[in-house]
Amino acid sequence: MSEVARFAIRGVIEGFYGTPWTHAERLDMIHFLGRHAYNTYFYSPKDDLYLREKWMEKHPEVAEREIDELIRQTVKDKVQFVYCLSPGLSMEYSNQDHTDLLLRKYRMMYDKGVRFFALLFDDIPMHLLHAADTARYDHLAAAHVDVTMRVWSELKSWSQSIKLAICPTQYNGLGKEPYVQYVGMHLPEGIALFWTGRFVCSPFLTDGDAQRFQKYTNHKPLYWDNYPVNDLAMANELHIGPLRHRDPDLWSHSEGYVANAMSRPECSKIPLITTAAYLRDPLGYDPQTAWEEAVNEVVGEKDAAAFMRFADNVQSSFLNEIESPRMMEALLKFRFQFLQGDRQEAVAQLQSLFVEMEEAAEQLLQGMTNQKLALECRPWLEKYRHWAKVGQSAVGLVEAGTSGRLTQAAFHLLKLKQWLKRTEKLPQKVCGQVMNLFVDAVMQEVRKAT
Ligand code: LOG
Repeated sequence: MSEVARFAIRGVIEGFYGTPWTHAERLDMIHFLGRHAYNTYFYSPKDDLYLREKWMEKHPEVAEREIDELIRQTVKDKVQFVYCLSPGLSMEYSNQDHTDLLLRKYRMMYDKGVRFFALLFDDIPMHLLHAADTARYDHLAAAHVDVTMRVWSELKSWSQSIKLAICPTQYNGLGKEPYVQYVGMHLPEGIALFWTGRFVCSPFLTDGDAQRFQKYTNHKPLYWDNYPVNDLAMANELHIGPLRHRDPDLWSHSEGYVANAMSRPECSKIPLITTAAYLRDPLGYDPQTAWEEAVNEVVGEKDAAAFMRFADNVQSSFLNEIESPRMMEALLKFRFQFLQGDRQEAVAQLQSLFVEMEEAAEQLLQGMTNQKLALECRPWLEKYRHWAKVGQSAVGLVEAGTSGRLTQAAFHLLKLKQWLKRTEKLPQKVCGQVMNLFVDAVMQEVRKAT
C-alpha cells in the first residue's frame, strides 16, 4: 500500500518583522491551526524583545502567564508549541555561561510542558563577532555546530523525545554553500534544518531541490516558506492569494512544511487555509478551488462574492506572475471590441465593470461580517475603490471623446486626473500595473486627439 502523502510537520511560524500578534490573536490562531489539521505552531515574532534582542533575560511576568495559556491552548488543539530563541545578535558561542542562559530559558518552557525547541540563526552577520569566538572557531558554521551540540546534549538529558530545529544563517540557496553544508554535515539528522528554498521568498519549491539539499547537507529540509508573510520590502502587498507552485512530492523529501504568516492574522487565514489544503492533498491541490473555499470560510457567505472580486486584484506576490487576471482579460476584450466591434457595447460593458467594482468596495468598506478582516484590509480596499473611480472617469472620457461631446470629455479628463493623483498617493499594491496601463493608453489617445 502506498504511503499517505503527509508532511510530518505541518506548521505555521509567527516569524515576521513588525507588530507581533496579540495574545488573543495567538490563542485564536492556535485554535484555527488545530481545526485545519496543522500540528505545529512556532512562537517567534522577530520584534518580541525577549526572543531575540534580550534573549538572555526572563520573560516579564505577564508574558510568562500568557505563554502558559498558549501552551494550554496548544494541548487542547493538538498542536505542538515550539519555543524559539534567536540569540545570534549577541551570543558568544564559546561562552558556556551564555549557553547556560539559553538553556535556562528553554528549561522554563520545558517545565511548562514544551518538548519542541528551535534555535534560530537567521538574519545575523555571516561572520564571528566576538574575539573569544574568533580565537576558538575557524568560522561561524563551526561555532553554530558547537553550541547546537551542547544545547542538544543537555536537551536530550531532560528527555529523549525532545525535538530541536535550527535555522542556519544561510537558509536559502542550493544547500551546497560552504556554511550550510558544514552545519548540515556536522549535525545529527535528528536535528531539523530550516530552509526557505532557493530564495528567501521562493517562487517554486521543487522535489529536485529538496533532494539536492539532502545530498549536500545530509538533512531533509524543514521548509520555512516565506508565504504569506508580507513584512519589510513586501509591506505594500497583501498576501491573500492562494499558495502556488509547491511540488506534490515535497512531503516525502522534507521533514515538514512551515508557513511564515503575516502580522495581519485574519488576512493570513485565507492563504493558510489554501496551504492546509495543499498539505492535506498535495497532488490534488488546486489553488483556485482552495482559494474560493478559503474566502468563503473566512469572509462569510454574505460578502464572499464581493471579496473575491477585490481579492482577484490583490495578488501581487513572488508566487504570482499575472496580477489582476480578470481585469486584464476585461481590458484586452474592451480594446478588441472597441477597435473591431460595437463601440457602445464595449464602453457600456467596461463601465459596468468599474461600477460593480465600486459597489464591491463600498459593500466591503461599509460593513463586512468579519469586521477584523475588514479592518486589516482597509487600506487595500480604499485603493481598490479609488481605482474604480479612476476607471469610471477614464471610460467616461473615452465615451464623451469618441462621440464628440467635448465639454463632457474635458470634465471627465479633469476627474480622471484628480482620482489618479489621489490613487497614486496610496502605496498599497492593488491591480498591479493593469490599471496604469489602461489609463496610459487612454491618455495617449487624448494627446493624439488634442
Ligand atoms: C526572515 C523572516 C522574515 C522573512 C521575510 C527567514 C528565515 N528569516 O530574510 O523572519 O519574515 O525573511 O521578510 C527573513 O526567512 N529573512
